[in-house]
Order: sequence, then C-alpha cells, then structure tokens
Amino acid sequence: MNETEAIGYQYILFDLTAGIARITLNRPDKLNSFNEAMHAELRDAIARTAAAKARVLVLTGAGRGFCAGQDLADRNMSDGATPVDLGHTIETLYRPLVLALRALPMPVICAVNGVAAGAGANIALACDIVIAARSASFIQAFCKLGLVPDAGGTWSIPRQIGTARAMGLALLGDKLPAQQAADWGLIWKCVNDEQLVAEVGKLALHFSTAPTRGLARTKQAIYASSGNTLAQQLDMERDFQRELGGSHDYREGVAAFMAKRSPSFTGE
Ligand code: T3D
Repeated sequence: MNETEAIGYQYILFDLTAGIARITLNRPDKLNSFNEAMHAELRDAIARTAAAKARVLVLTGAGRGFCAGQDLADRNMSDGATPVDLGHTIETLYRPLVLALRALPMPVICAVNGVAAGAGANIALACDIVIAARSASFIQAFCKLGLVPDAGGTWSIPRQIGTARAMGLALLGDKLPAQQAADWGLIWKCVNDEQLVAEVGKLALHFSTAPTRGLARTKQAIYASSGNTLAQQLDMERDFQRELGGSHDYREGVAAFMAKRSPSFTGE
C-alpha cells in the first residue's frame, strides 16, 4: 500500500502516505471538541484507513489541545428545550468510534498534543499506544456536568491504573498531567513538547514496515484477555499462532534471522 491519499474534510485532516494514515482533529478554536459532522468524518477516515490496509494510524489534534470531548455548544439547555437523548449520541457516535479504533487491524498511535478532556481523553485512551506531550493533560471532566465517564473510560481506566486512581480521577475531574499519566501506566510515554512529532513519526515509520498481521492479532489478544480465562486465552494464542505460522511475514522473519539480514515484512 504505497499510494498517497488526502481527503478534503471540514473538521479533520486526513492523509495516507506509504502505509501511514494520519488523522488530525481540526477545530482548534474549540479545542477540537466533537460535533456530529466531525464524528461522521472520523468514521469515514477510519474506514478508509482499514480499506487501504494502512500499516499504522496516527491520531492527533490541531492547535494547543488534543480534544475537549463533546462540543457542549451543541447542547440546548434553555428553559423548555427538549432534553437531548445522550444515550442516543453514545450509541450512535461514541460507542462506534471506540469500537472502530479498537478493531482496526493495525497499531493506532495517539499523539496527545495538549489537553484531552471528557470523551477526548477516553478516545485517546482507546488507542493502542498513547504518547503525550509534557504539557498535555487528561481530564475526566464528566463529573463536572453530572455525567459518567463515557467513551469506554469506566472500562479502560480502572483496568489500566486500578480502582483507587480511576475513582479519584472520575469523581474529582482533576487534571492529570501527562508525566503522571505515564508514571501511573495510563499511557505509554510522555515526551518533551518539541519531541512529540519526531517521536511519533519515528514510531509510525517503524510500524509502517512491521509484520502488521501479527501486530493486529497481538492487539486483539491483549484486548480480549480481560474477558477471558487463562484457558480461553491460551486457546486464542494457539489459534492465532497457527494462522500466523502460515503467513509471509513469519517465513520472512525466520529467514531474515537465519541469514543475519533485515527482514522485509509485507504486513501479510
Ligand atoms: O453530550 C453528549 O453527547 C454526551 C457525551 C459527552 C462526552 C463528553 O465529552 S462530556 C465532557 C465535555 N467536555 C468538557 O466538559 C470539557 C470542557 N472544557 C474545559 O473544561 C476546558 O476547555 C479545558 C479544561 C478542556 C481547557 O481549558 P482552557 O482554559 O485551556 O481552554 P478554554 O478557554 O476553556 O477553551 C478554549 C475554547 O474552547 C473556548 O472557546 P472561546 O471562549 O475561546 O470561544 C471554549 O469555550 C472552547 N471549548 C473548550 N471545550 C469545549 C469548548 N467548546 C465547546 N465544547 C467543549 N467541550
């Protein structure tokens, strides 16, 4: 997959070059908060990423923020206004987005360039590898609006950092600085602001020539583990290993090792 593709969207930027897909949330004056049109564009870009068999997806934000969650200006709270059915927006917008990111058959890197609040934080945390700039932060802002953390936050955060820390973040809505998020194991890494683009670019380049099919099965197995018994997980590992043992990249990996040369993986 070597083509270059750039689609004109209104609220995101999308670019697909040499196996690397990049989505940039692009409403910087609103800290890239989500509206319905942005959700639709994201869904489309994610589907294109999968269809093009990209080897890696990078998700980031334009300007000083990553994403401030739902655009609250879209919610009409005036007297007499019909209450919005938030269950419907979760069902039709946030739930599909989280599941689509998790299901992508390639690593998804989130480059958190600034504040990530509400659903913006939890969409970042739904990505496979999260690298944040030192000035970035994560805020479970929902409690300040009388809501529960959504976009998978009540599922992923306690699993990653334990109940005590997850509960504190969710009940207080305090700003969690990127370095502390890394120290707690909520994200992969925190880097100096000026290093974020280079660090993420280096990682994306690495994944663009990696054995993608094996990595896709790896993320599938790791995400499945929390709902599986050890025996079920061992079965899954067996099945995936059986499948991958017939792949081009396994043959290439072994051949390259034996010949003491660099492997040339196709992702298949
Ligand atoms: O509704 C549903 O569908 C249910 C689903 C909910 C999912 C959710 O995400 S709920 C949580 C929604 N998000 C928040 O509550 C966060 C709101 N934002 C903030 O608390 C702060 O903006 C931040 C802590 C993220 C950043 O603070 P700061 O001081 O760096 O920036 P700021 O000045 O507050 O924001 C800059 C601009 O972005 C400002 O616009 P202005 O005044 O310059 O024209 C601000 O209004 C706008 N902005 C920030 N967040 C949102 C937003 N506009 C709309 N919606 C936002 N979420």
